[in-house]
Amino acid sequence: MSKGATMMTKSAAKNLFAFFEGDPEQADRAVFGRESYPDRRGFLGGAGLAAMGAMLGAAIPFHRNMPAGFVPAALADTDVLQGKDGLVLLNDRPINAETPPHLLDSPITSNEHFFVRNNGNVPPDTSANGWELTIDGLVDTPLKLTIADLKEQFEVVKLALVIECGGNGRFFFSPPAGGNQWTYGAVGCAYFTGVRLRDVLKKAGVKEGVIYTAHEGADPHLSGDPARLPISRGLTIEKAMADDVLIAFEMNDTEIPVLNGRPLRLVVSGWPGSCSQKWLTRIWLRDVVHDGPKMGGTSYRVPRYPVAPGQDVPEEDFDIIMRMPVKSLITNPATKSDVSGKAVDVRGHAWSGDRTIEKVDVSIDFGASWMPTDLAPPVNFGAWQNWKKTVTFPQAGYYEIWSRATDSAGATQPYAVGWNPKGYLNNSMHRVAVNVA
Ligand SMILES: Nc1nc2c(c(=O)[nH]1)N[C@H]1C(S)=C(S)[C@@H](COP(=O)(O)O)O[C@H]1N2
Ligand SMILES: [Mo]
Repeated sequence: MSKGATMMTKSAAKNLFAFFEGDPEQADRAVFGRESYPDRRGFLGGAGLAAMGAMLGAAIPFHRNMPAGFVPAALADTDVLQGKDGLVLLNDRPINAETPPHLLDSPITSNEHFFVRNNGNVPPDTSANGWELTIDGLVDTPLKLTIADLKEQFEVVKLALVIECGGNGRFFFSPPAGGNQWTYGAVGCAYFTGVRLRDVLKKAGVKEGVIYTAHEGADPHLSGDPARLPISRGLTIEKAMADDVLIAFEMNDTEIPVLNGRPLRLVVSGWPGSCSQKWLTRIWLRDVVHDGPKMGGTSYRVPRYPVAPGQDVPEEDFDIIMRMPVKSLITNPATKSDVSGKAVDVRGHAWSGDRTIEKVDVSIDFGASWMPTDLAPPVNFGAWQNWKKTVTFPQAGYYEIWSRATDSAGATQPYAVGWNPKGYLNNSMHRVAVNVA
């Protein structure tokens, strides 16, 4: 709760905010009266006015001027990024926030710096106590497991794993693609502790003919309609059985932050972040490609052939994104920074879905020449790899530092990536501007 809201009690503010968060227009009708919607000119009278006044702890002299769906700023400026540090908020309904690259400088991303991508609302209750995960669909024995059951019945493993949103880099597409305008920071690599999805599925018994998983979480749909899921994606059964796919209950040796899926989430490194269902309540196995919300149409899907910028592509020509492409990030120096002294420590990370990185090169002359960097191996498969290079600038002036990773299959980052309608998979090289004094 920010200082603007000190005039009311915390719980009153939370109530009204939560109320408006689900479906602002419906909430507005409920508070302000159906007949006045949508052309209400502000007759916030009777019970509605009294209720809002009570929550604000003051009368509202100009209440007649408040528009439909209006949430008083004193309630709306609740700090939606509680527990986060330095993230850039792209959207607060649902909450979406990215990390500036220079805050991703440490080898492992802290919970405070890990980005947030929500499609719905944050579940009202995220306590581990009584949380239950259902495994069903085409299994021999459906399971219901508490978090204690998971810890008791399966081997607990801790892995550093990358989560990157499929739309990371969308901002740079032209013509622009709709959706959150992620630049570079919808990515992080944290330690996750949990059990292997494979072990849990094996215990339930995967039936013949299963080809896909389907994931569900507890986050309510933005409409507030309990029958709708904001997102439910799945994996091929082959990926679900991979070593590094976890059902996680800890992040960096502590509780997972609420915004990142407390108390239980999937972590599917190397595939679009959307596969890593947060607030995980159910995994069911299917003998068809999962068709939950955000599996079809143009969601997390790209045309199966190159298209011209802005081109209309029929939906049947889209494929589901599987692995994420090779990519690197420069985390030091920060872009647009002044550096003094001619030698600068350039650092960053590189990753490639289901592969490892072979080399990362940097350029300070707009790609005319490239210098190899010192590249560390991943701490485990599925983690990003850290690289560094001390770069000497020949004289003072404006420079760009570019980084380019090459993966174990020889794939490398392009200068610019082909356009696609929803702006996915932008793995063009990272460019950082510096002024050398
Ligand atoms: N239940 C649920 N899980 C979810 C989402 C969501 O909206 N609801 N968003 C997905 C998407 S699109 C991404 S990129 C990742 C982001 O994980 P993070 O918010 O922990 O960074 O979570 C995925 N898991
Ligand atoms: Mo995402």
